[in-house]
Amino acid sequence: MIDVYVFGNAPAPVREVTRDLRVLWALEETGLPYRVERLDFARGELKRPPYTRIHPFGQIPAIDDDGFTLFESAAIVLYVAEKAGQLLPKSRHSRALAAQWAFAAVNTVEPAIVELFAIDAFSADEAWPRSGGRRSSNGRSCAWQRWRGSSRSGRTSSATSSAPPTS
Ligand SMILES: N[C@@H](CCC(=O)N[C@@H](CS)C(=O)NCC(=O)O)C(=O)O
Repeated sequence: MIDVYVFGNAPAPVREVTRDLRVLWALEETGLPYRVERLDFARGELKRPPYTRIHPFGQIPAIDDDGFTLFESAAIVLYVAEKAGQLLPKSRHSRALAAQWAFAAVNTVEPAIVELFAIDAFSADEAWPRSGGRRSSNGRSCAWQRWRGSSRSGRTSSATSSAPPTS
């Protein structure tokens, strides 16, 4: 049985878009049996043992397949496909192309999408700078600090608690 570690308390803006969904989607497609383990980010469950023994960066998703643990969403999706004997093509070249697109999705496409998401989620009310700089990186890091600071100290305003970081 595969245990899937997911965001247990994702607030509204990211509820449907956290990276654990990729794993759950692949598992649903294959029909492999799995259990969902929900971790509470605000309570720090991601960032301390026993979870950090499974995921050293303290992020979701990760899986535990009867003692074999794995993290990184694309790696998990490829593992699920291999284990099920589904989703991946048979020939070496076609499998290499599948891996190529899995890497492209997480390494090339996703960072740009996350930047756009961060602007919408955290900086929609901020003005673009007149020259130089990019609104997104400043806005995002400030939003991270605000959200993390408030969740650590137990303070949660609607502006901060509803928008946790996605990366
Ligand atoms: N490259 C990783 C990224 C994992 C990741 O950033 N997960 C986010 C949630 S979608 C997370 O756990 N964020 C909390 C944190 O980094 O502290 C993957 O694709 O699995």
